[in-house]
Amino acid sequence: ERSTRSFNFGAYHSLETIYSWMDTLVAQHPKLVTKQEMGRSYEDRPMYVLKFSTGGDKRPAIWMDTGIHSREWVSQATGVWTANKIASDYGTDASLTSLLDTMDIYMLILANPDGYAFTHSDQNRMWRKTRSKNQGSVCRGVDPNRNWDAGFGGPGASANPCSDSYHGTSAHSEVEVKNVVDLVSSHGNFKAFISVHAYSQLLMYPYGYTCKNVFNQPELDSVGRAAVQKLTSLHGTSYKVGSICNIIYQASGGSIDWSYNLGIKYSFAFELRDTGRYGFILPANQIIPTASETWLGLKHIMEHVRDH
Ligand code: ING
Ligand code: ZN
Repeated sequence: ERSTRSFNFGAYHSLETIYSWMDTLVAQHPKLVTKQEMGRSYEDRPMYVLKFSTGGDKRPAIWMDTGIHSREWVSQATGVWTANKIASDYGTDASLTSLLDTMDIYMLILANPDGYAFTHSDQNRMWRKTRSKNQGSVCRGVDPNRNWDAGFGGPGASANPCSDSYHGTSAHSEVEVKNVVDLVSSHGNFKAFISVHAYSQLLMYPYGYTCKNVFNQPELDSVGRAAVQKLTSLHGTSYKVGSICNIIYQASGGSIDWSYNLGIKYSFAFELRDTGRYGFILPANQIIPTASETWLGLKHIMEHVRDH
């Protein structure tokens, strides 16, 4: 897939195809988009972050990751569509343009490359975790969304290496998590951290490890509600808004709890379509509708962050 013009955004693609598409995107928008290798995965695949920037040095920035759970394919596909949208709308969409005139956007589209490759290998389409070896167990992998240093090892995470929510031996034991932790902490100027999952149609904010409200809960709730109103306006897709603990389940060691506690006050997690009819196996003809509606919600959050 040499050119972004002929790239099919309405299809699910392999890791190799997505990585080569990234080079096309960078080649087409060299003044706006750069690709950085932020580290490598357990199985030594590169982890690439796309940086959208119009200049400056460590401008206030927005972080977005997709695909931390490999089987949630509409997440990575939405990441690809969104990156292309940002690159093509800069200079024509006034709101996005003003955002990028003062802020940077970082996108990690394949946050769990080994898992993603595994779900494409015909071995296990339903693989969620990393692919690291667990000492003393025949089961592989750690849940990369239970591995962050935020209530690590608490309720809603498993100590069993065979569980899909296994938290790992210690916080940031997974190199894929550690790579994000290192980039985000050393950058030091992220204002928003948005992590994209599927499925359930939810927009969530911290915390997952406790049902206690964060101090700016009213603000996060109203930003979330307004974002969802815009999302719903496109195709009528209904979303619920709330804290992770209150809206789905208590879950410890999640990424947006870590980012929030680091000081990134606009930390959100999306659960994209659907509500379970197809679940993780969402038909490809729903990729573009999903990504398009999500973009309206994302833009609302980004605009709020820009203006606050
Ligand atoms: N859901 C998320 C999970 O990791 C979540 C929900 C999001 C929990 C953010 C904690 C923090 O269980 C899916 N579908 O993975
Ligand atoms: Zn997930």
